[in-house]
Amino acid sequence: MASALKNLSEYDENALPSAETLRFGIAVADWNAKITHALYQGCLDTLLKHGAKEENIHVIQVPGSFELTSGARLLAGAHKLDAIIAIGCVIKGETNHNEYINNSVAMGLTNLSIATSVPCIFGVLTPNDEQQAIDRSGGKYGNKGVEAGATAIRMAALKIALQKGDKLKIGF
Ligand code: DLZ
Repeated sequence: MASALKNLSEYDENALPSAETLRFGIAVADWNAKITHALYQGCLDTLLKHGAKEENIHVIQVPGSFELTSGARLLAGAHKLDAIIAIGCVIKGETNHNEYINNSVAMGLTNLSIATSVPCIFGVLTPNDEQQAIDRSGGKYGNKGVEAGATAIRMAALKIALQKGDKLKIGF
């Protein structure tokens, strides 16, 4: 199982660019609020830890994960942003609602990234039950919000570097 091998809060801190001049939007879903708030906190802490300025982080709340794409689009229209992070938690239930929501958000964010050239980060947990969500929002498998924040910094810095025409170093 992937998450048994990798802690979602682990990344190479020294390899991450500074977020000091980068601008972020965060859309957070209210459904499963205890979980999404913990994801949001992990994401925010990561952005701030790497130098992002509070005034450059724009946060909105939306009702549920299905609304994350609209929220992200509204953020992109309202602010000049280098990356947008969508945070939600869709717990599998008795019906297939989770698949519709998850697929819609994944496709929506992908399309939005392409249409706006602003990288959109999928900070959505898709657990089978609440325990899996707890384990991944600051529990034994770390915090997906941290992963989303670190990913946003990388993608935002990449966007700026390519806009400036910087020569990029490749190293694995
Ligand atoms: C309706 C619904 C259900 C059943 N479950 C979740 C969930 O686990 N996580 C989540 O973020 N949202 C859920 N929603 C709400 C939908 O995302 C959406 O807000 C409503 O269908 C209204 O469009």
